[in-house]
Amino acid sequence: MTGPRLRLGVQKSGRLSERSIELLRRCGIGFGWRKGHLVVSSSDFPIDLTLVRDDDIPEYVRDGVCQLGVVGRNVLEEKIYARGRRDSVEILRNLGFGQCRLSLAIPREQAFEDLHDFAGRTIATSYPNTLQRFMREQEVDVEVVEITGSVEIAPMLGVADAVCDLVSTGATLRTHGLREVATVLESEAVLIRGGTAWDEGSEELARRLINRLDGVLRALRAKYIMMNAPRSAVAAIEEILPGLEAPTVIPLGSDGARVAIHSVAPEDVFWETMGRLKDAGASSILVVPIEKIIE
Ligand code: PRT
Ligand code: ZN
Repeated sequence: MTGPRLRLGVQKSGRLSERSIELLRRCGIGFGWRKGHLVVSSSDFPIDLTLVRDDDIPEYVRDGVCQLGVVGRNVLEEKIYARGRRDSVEILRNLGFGQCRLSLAIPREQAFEDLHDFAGRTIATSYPNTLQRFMREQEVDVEVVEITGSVEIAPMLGVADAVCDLVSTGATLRTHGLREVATVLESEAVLIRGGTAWDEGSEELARRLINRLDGVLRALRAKYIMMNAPRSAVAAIEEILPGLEAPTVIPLGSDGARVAIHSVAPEDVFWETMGRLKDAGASSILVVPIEKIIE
């Protein structure tokens, strides 16, 4: 196929790889997988994936090796933003997976009041730029020790007083006798692009890709909800469940005293909301996933 093709940098193998590919698949863009290949092409859309270590993605995108990339906000922050080059890479979308946070943690038995407790302390991290900048903003002087991998063992080894590391469930910190005391950065996977201008063909392709992505992201967040209720409860139910549009209300039986209500909820429907719907008179509540939403 001739004409422009987009190059998208994606983690080769790791926590973000599968979800990145899965998201593209939902956009109707599949890839013939060839183990060991660094570049894979799609025949569904003019796009090629460059499969690399996540750490390299921000710089590849900045330098135009790839036009777009999928990477954790934490890596983008460390490689580009914390080095003061905010306009060289732009975040286009939050992708709703890979959630984690960069946190400060100390030995469990130690007291903690506020960030000034870190003054003069040594902190081990794989995120030296991000941590330095955060501490500078907080006006706390610390010594940062850069460690790549297994940061959580640094206090045990006597290498550092505290750690600054990625956390999702917190289990790793707990196992190593550490407790989280402050969040430096909240993170999730993001779609990024380089700050330089592209040719019109590539811009048009990126617009098409992002349109599809928006439909998928909206659908992933939203749920389709159906329930039965007395007609008199419709107003109360609408209050509890503000949908994308007014819900569809269908009379059940001949007298119309009971109705079926169908609606799209823009956010996931939580157990709490289900409870409130029941209290308002709803029954047989069904919540189902949505494949795509095109507006
Ligand atoms: O080889 P490559 O360099 O590409 O991969 P990598 O080893 O650097 O990264 P990888 O695959 O481990 O993570 C990629 C991205 O996933 C990170 O940059 C984050 O954006 C995101 N992510 C989400 C996480 C976690 N959750 C996470 N829990 N990255 C790492 N962790 C670590 C955490 O530090 C802890 O050691 O997983 C461990 C388990 O976490 P807990 O808190 O659940 O115990
Ligand atoms: Zn990495």
